[in-house]
Amino acid sequence: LRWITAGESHGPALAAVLEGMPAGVGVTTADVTQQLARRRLGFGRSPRMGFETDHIDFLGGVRHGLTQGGPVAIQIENAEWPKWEQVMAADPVDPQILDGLARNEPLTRPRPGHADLPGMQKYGFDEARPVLERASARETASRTALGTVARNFLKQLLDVEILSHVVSIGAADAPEGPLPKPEDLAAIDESPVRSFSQEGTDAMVAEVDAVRKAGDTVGGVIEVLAYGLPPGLGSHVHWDRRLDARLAGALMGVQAMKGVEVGDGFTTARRWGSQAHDEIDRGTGPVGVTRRSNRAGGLEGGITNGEPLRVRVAMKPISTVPKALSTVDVKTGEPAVAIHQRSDVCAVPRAGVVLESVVALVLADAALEKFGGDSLTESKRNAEAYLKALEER
Ligand code: EPS
Repeated sequence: LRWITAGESHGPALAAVLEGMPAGVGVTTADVTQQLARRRLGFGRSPRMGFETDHIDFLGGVRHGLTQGGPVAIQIENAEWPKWEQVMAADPVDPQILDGLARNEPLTRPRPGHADLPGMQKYGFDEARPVLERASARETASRTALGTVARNFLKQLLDVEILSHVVSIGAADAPEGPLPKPEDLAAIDESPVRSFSQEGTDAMVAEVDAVRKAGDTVGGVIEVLAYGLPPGLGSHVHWDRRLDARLAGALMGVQAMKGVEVGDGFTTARRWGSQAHDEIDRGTGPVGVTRRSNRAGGLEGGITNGEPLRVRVAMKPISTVPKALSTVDVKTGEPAVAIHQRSDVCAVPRAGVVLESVVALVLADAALEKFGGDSLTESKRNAEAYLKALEER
């Protein structure tokens, strides 16, 4: 499975292509629209999220609600395009028109923590516009759209369910408690910070409020869970086939993510071995065994072990800080304050939906490697035969 995205934050549209999906996977415009709507929710979002409607069009790969086996191409319109038509035009624009546009002012005060400065240095730009347009997390709408197809495939193939919830925002933590189950997703989405508990919601809402009042931004930690995965996705035999490595790479590939933890991750590093692993019992699981715990987060040796997959991802505070940070104006070489127009105070709640989508893409890829198939029916037949063989061992 391959996925690729294109498009700038204020360009006419975002484009996304998913190649390698078998034929016969059910997916509709409404499915994608629903996931994109989930991505726009959440407390602390930027004003832009209030009017981005994320109108999508399938441009290829899907017919009458089913994938056809060819690349799935999705376009997501940008609601603000009319305002940016000249600034972001693909073809040359009369410099006199551009000069009169406030929107086209060169952005020469790079934001600390952002791709602005290293991007300008690397690509030889003398202002940040061409960098920030592509570095923007607006792009995550594309991966959310493609992730919907992957999510539907996993559900239809193996009844896999993927969800996420916010574990902390800034210094506000959700209390320790049982893991949310697929049926809890609606309740999590109801929480303005996508917390699984009322106590967590109250604490995190208060944190975001305090940060907003202070003219600041804040990050947090999101947990992604996948239920229903069979043992055997990924492999121990080579570093780039380990599923934990692939998940970590893809999750770190989401804008603003600074850390990934599989299972108990960093806590496990502090434990002794006898307290770190998940003891195996005879039981009723898919291979007649069960685990006494799931500290490993569903992965051993880079392979799923049949327990729920559990990964946590750390997101940094958005680097467009209203209380602007110190920088240098690259045009004058003088000290300055960094660019600030508008920004989210906290994008952690909605980032969870993006991370779910990225996990769906990686898991769909791993499932296709294991089971193959040019049609969903064929993939399913292969998966069923494998699961039956596992049970008979
Ligand atoms: C973003 C900044 C904001 C966000 C945008 C990502 O955009 P603007 O600068 O136009 O106000 O709203 O996110 C989206 C539009 C989106 O759909 O996620 C950034 O700097 O990354």
